[in-house]
Amino acid sequence: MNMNAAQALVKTLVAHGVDRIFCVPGESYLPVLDALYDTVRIQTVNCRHEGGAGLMAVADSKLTRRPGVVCVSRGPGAANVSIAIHVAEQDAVPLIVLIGQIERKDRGRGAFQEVDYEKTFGGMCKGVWEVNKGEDLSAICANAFALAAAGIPGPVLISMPEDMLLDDASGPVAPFAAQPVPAPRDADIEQAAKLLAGAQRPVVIAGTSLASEDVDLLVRVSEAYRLPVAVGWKQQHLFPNRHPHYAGHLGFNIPQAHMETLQPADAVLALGSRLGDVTTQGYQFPTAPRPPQPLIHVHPAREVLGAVYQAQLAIQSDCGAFLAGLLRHAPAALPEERAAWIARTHGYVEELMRWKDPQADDGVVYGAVIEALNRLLPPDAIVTHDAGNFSAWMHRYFFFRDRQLLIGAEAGAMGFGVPAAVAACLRHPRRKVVCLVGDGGMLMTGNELATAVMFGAKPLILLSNNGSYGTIRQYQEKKYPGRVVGTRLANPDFAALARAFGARAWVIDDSSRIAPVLQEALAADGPALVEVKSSLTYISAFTKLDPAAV
Ligand SMILES: Cc1ncc(C[n+]2csc(CCOP(=O)(O)OP(=O)(O)O)c2C)c(N)n1
Repeated sequence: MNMNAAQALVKTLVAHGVDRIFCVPGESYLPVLDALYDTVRIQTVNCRHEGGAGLMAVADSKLTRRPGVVCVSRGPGAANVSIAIHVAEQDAVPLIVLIGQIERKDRGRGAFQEVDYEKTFGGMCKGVWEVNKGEDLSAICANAFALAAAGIPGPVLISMPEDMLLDDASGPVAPFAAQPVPAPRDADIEQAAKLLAGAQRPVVIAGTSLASEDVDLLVRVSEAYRLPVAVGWKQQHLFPNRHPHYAGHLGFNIPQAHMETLQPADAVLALGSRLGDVTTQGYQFPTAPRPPQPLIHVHPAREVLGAVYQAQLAIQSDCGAFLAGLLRHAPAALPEERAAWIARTHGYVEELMRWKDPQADDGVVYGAVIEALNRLLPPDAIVTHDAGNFSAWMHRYFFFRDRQLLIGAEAGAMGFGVPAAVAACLRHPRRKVVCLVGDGGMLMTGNELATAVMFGAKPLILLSNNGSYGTIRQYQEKKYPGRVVGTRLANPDFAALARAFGARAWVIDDSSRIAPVLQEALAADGPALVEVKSSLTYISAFTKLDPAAV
């Protein structure tokens, strides 16, 4: 059958299991759009901004653990999608970025919307290809899929000159090549089991490479070995937070006292964590490069092991396979000290997460909304969140449980929350999806509410409106007290705005309205927004502004 390169590309995407593409259309890749018209296997989700489209693809990949795909136009479209490329790189998310390019004959002449993608994105992408012969596109696409998912996953970019897409490409379509799954050696498992069983104060740090499907296995291992489990930055769904072995979330600004409960550990198992600077509190726990206690570092990517930490035992392995191996060596007896150690690590966290219901004069303390969510969210809810201080309340006071999932950008990109919620609704239409976002982030990508409406996605957006780029205001107040500049916000009527998009909307301006409004909004069968008039004084879950300064 005769095919042009664009048609071969779409067939290759189908062969790689792609069922959804996020895009903003462009004249530079019309043949690809036309090939998408012909397939029922891929849903084309056209978004309102390439940043939103790219972040949806990133979130979709976090949900499926397969590469996300975004397709954008050359030049301006490419520039707009760059935030998603950055997040994919930082969060180690496999992302396929398809970008239109000017015609081959005009390359290097500074033609209309020409960009040298290798120069512009080479530093963030694992690979950048410009396809000069249509017959090569399918094979390059297959290579891109393999590279995006290999080792430390990340973004790859394929630049598609407009005229190349119409080249004949009638040859065979490149098939999907499954990635090898690294398995642990028996000797390594035995050594790890011995170390963990013999330690008096062991702790696990669970990170992103642990699949949410393997959480039950982690719980069983934690129980069999009596191991406290702390979770890495934005990974609270990797261990049930009410479990007596939960040792807390290692995110930004955790209290020094929390670190002090963990530092006496005499063995650390880093499970699927890259042990980045946020999780390790600036490489302090465990201490880089060689911690005082034995470190067992388990990660599927060879490149992670030894890059920063010199582990006593470095094991390249899939996390689930490693846990299954540990379970086979579960100890018959454990040191007596474990009980006190578990009580101490978990006791601290329970107290840290205990809601004390503070009241503010200048609005609702956003933590009270989080506290109510604890009671109201269904056990399989998905929580997406943007970057900002409102999320600190969730990090501190929300207890993840059952199948609840947290999807955030470790890269700290504002604008992630709403697109991620749209992607989550499309992927899991029967699960309740709640997006936490601030007034700052809402006006960065909140326009994707239009995409939600168009594609039948039904997120509930919980917007914390404190009239400020609050996080920066907090830093400002700390470093330059009283000199407020660049952080105040004049906001629209968010409820009216949401209604204009076709969503239902509520406003909470008093804490007595939190539970009834949330109940109604959670029951809504359509996109919805709840604007919380948040206190600026209670600027974060850990710090308060001087009311005189507000
Ligand atoms: C795209 C992007 N731009 C800027 C920043 C820096 N930044 C981090 S948090 C923040 C303010 C967030 O404000 P808002 O969404 O209102 O939430 P709040 O902190 O007030 O709760 C800013 C500007 C960022 N992380 N990402």
